[in-house]
This record gives sequence, C-alpha cells and structure tokens, in this order.
Amino acid sequence: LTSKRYQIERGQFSTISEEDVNFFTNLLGHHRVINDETELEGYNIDWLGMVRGASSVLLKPKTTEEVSTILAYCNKRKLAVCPQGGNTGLVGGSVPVFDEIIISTALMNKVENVDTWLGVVTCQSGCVLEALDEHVSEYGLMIPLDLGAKGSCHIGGNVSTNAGGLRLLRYGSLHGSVLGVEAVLASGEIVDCLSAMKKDNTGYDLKQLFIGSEGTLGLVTKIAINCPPRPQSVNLAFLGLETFDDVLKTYKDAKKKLGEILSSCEFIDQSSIECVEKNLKLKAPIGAHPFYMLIETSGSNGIHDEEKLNVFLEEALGAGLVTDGTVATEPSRMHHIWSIRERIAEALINDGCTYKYDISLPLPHFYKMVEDMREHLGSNILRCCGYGHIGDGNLHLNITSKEFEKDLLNLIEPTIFEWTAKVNGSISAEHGVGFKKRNYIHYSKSSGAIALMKQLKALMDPNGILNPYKVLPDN
Ligand code: FAD
Ligand code: S2G
Ligand code: ZN
Repeated sequence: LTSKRYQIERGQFSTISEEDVNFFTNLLGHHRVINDETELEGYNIDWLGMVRGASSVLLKPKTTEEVSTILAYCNKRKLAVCPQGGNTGLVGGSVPVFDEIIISTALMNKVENVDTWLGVVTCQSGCVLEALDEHVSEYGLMIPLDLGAKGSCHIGGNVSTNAGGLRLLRYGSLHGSVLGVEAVLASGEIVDCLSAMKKDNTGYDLKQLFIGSEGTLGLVTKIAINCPPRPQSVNLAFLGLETFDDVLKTYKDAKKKLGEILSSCEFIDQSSIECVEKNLKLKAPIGAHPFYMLIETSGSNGIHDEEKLNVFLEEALGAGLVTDGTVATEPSRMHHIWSIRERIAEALINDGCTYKYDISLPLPHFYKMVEDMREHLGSNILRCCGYGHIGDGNLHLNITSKEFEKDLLNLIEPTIFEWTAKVNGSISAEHGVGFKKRNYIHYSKSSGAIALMKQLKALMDPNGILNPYKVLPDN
C-alpha cells in the first residue's frame, strides 16, 4: 500500500458510511456505485503497478449535474475524492492514497458538438482520446494530441495533466489548443468556461486553472478543443545515428529544412530499443545504432512533402549525421514503427520495477544526464535508458531493477532532481507531479509560486477533498 511504503499520515477526512453509500446509490443506481473489492482492484492501482490505494467506493457519474451533487455531498461530509480518467497517469496521481472515493469519468463519454467551420469539438471529459480522434476524423479533423496511452486515456485526464505527447512541437500545448473547460468545484459549483470560440478575452482565463492541476482544483466535466485539419500526406523516417551530437544537429536541420511540415521529432537510445526488442519481441526496421530518431512530416501535398523529406535525408546522410534510415509512408508500416516508440514504457515494465523521470532539459545537457546517472548507479540497476520528445527538450529517463528497492530510490532521488535544477530544467515536463513528485516541486518552482498555488487551493477547495496528497508538497 502506498501509505505504508511512503509512511504518510491520512488527512482529517470522514470515513465513508452506509448512509453515504445509500445516498450515492439513490443518485446513481446500483450499477454505478461499485464497492466490490475485486472490481475495485484495477481502479486502486496505477498503470505502473507502483502505487496502490484502498478506496472502497467507485462512482460512475454520467452528467455534470451528477458530479455536482456528488461533490457537494462529499464536501459537506468532508469525504476525500480521487478523480480518475483512463488511469494511465505515471506519477501516482490517478489512484487514491488511502480510502478516497474514486470518481470515474468512464461513462461521461459523449461528443456534444463538432463545429466544422471553426474546427472545434465540444465533448465530455471521459471521451477516450483515440475514439475522440476517430470521431473527428469523419469531419476531416484531428485532435491536436497523440500519446502512447491513446487507447485508454480520457481527454479530461489529458487536460488535467496538460499532457504533451508525440506532436506537441507541431500542435502546441493543451494550454493553447483547449478553448473551453467546464469543471465542478469541491463545493459542487459548476464553473462554465466552455467557450468554443477561438478568441475570448473577457476577463481572467479561468479554464487554465483546470489544465494541468491534476484534479486538485476541480473535476473537469466538458472540454472544447481546437482541431486542426487532418493531414493529407504523412511520412515517417526512422533513422540510425552514431552520436548524440548528431541527433541534435539532425533535429536542428529537420526544423530548418522541413519547416512547417515537421510534425514529430523523437529520439530513442540503444538501451531502449534493446528493451523493446528483448521484452516485446518487436524488431526495429534498421540495424543496431547508439541512437535512433523518428522524424514525421504531415502536410497537404504528398509530392511536395516527399521532395522536401528526401532532400533533408540525403543531406543528413551525406553529412554523415545519419548513418542509416528508412522512410515509411504506408499506414501499417508507420503504425509498426510508432509502436516501437510508443511501447517502450510497456517494455520497461517487463524488466521489473521502473523508476521514471520525465525531465525538461536544455538540449546541450540532454543526454549527459543519462550518462551521468548510468555512472552514478553503476551495477545497482538492470538498465538506465533515455528516449523522448527531443523537439520539446523532454527526456524520459528510465531506470529499472528486478523489484522495488528503497535504497536504489534513495540513490536516484534527490540526486536526479538536483542535477535537473542545476541546469534550470523541469523535474516534470509533461506527466505532472501527482503523488510521487509532490515533495520535489521546489526544484522547479519558486517558493512564492508554491505559496500562491497553496492559496489558490485553499480558495477553491477549502476542505482539501479534491485529490489530497497530490501536486502540492505535504507541508
Ligand atoms: P488518469 O491517469 O486517470 O488521471 C491523471 C490525473 O488527472 C490524476 O491526477 C487524476 O486525478 C486527474 N484527472 C483525471 N481525469 C480528471 C478529470 N476529468 N477532472 C479532473 N482531474 C482528472 N503523458 C504525456 O504527457 N505524454 C506522453 O507521451 C505520454 N505517453 C504515455 C504512454 C503510455 C504507454 C502511458 C501508460 C502513459 C503515457 N502518458 C503520457 C501519461 C498519461 O497517459 C497522461 O498523463 C494522460 O494524460 C493521463 O490521462 P488519463 O485519462 O489516463 O488520466
Ligand atoms: C512517452 C510515457 C512513457 C514513459 O512514451 O512519451 O511520456 O515511459 C512517455 O515515460
Ligand atoms: Zn512522453
């Protein structure tokens, strides 16, 4: 149990009673109030299997009004809650620490409107990302976000973690592409900031408070998101490189020579590829190299795009920056290549225990962190590898051991956060802070900023019932 492993005190919250369960059953009906222990198992443990709570009640509302009634009741009773979307979060934020009531958005999955003129979809927060993207593809649109968890994560969870993903360098952050948010506060009050207009400069932009606050300021119930036109032509290059310096130079060239059609630039080191090949029996489309890159173009004219991509690749090969490579244009081949990148997380789990670090770094220091940590940890580990969104300066540094070892964790933390702070990086680039990183945010945020966050939290959730033990430091 998380509370045991991390020795933390339960907050001053009420414990759920028979009467409370009756209240929820009257509101939602039996099928949407789950208290069977086995059924709860999957909702109490996170995707990594690293944090486990002990909730005895899971609620599945269908509407904003039901969420409002639930939260107003919980707030009055001082019952703590844990909002949950697809439960694919990687920082322990999506599962209870103790017996918090889990409120799942699984049944809040209706698309309300697609404005085909402006290209804006308005939907409930429980829409699964992949299903929502398929839905808008019928209108020639796409959701401006893609990540390996697309088959399970909810758009409300994406907004609540301000997820980055594989195409942020082309479509930007959710702080830009999300136009409107409807959320319910701890009091049950419904905050309607659901404008679907591209521009709305009337007063404070309150929706931003719910983007990235990980369920600690409100429960997101609906969103309106700007959807770019689906690209007519997509190419995916999978490249082999000898040094990380070549990776940086190739990235810079790609930005310059591919310009507006560059839609993704990812890097993977050899140890990550070995893990995928060994644990998932997936084969990389080219031979062994110290580094690999995925460079994707998305545009509206296949001939123009292929021409630009070929010139870029020929020059990169000619300059010796890239030593091998293949280009895929056919969807199933592109899908295979993407799965090699997207399933690294899954492959790492098969090593045993994964210690995950999602770091933003200035590019000159980027891979040095992996090399330094490898040296620092020596033979105490199974693997120390690096991959991620080089285009966003976002490194996924992952360390694995056979099983969880507290002294190994103490060898890694806080060294890795000190290393990050020294180069003014961020200790959590896109996964959020959740439970695991809450006591380290001072490495990336000033004490004044943290104080203001606490004031906002006290204002919006005075009883602290929304996702306690997450995001903000314990004291
Ligand atoms: P959950 O995990 O259910 O919840 C995440 C957090 O948001 C929790 O704190 C929860 O309390 C809160 N929350 C959820 N729904 C709501 C709501 N409606 N209102 C308020 N709070 C809410 N992340 C990236 O950023 N980029 C990636 O490239 C990426 N790749 C991934 C690949 C894999 C294979 C996996 C397993 C995960 C990956 N993630 C990535 C992490 C994760 O998928 C994202 O954080 C995602 O946005 C979480 O969405 P979810 O619906 O699963 O949310
Ligand atoms: C990714 C999620 C998985 C990981 O794959 O881009 O955000 O292993 C990550 O960190
Ligand atoms: Zn990522």
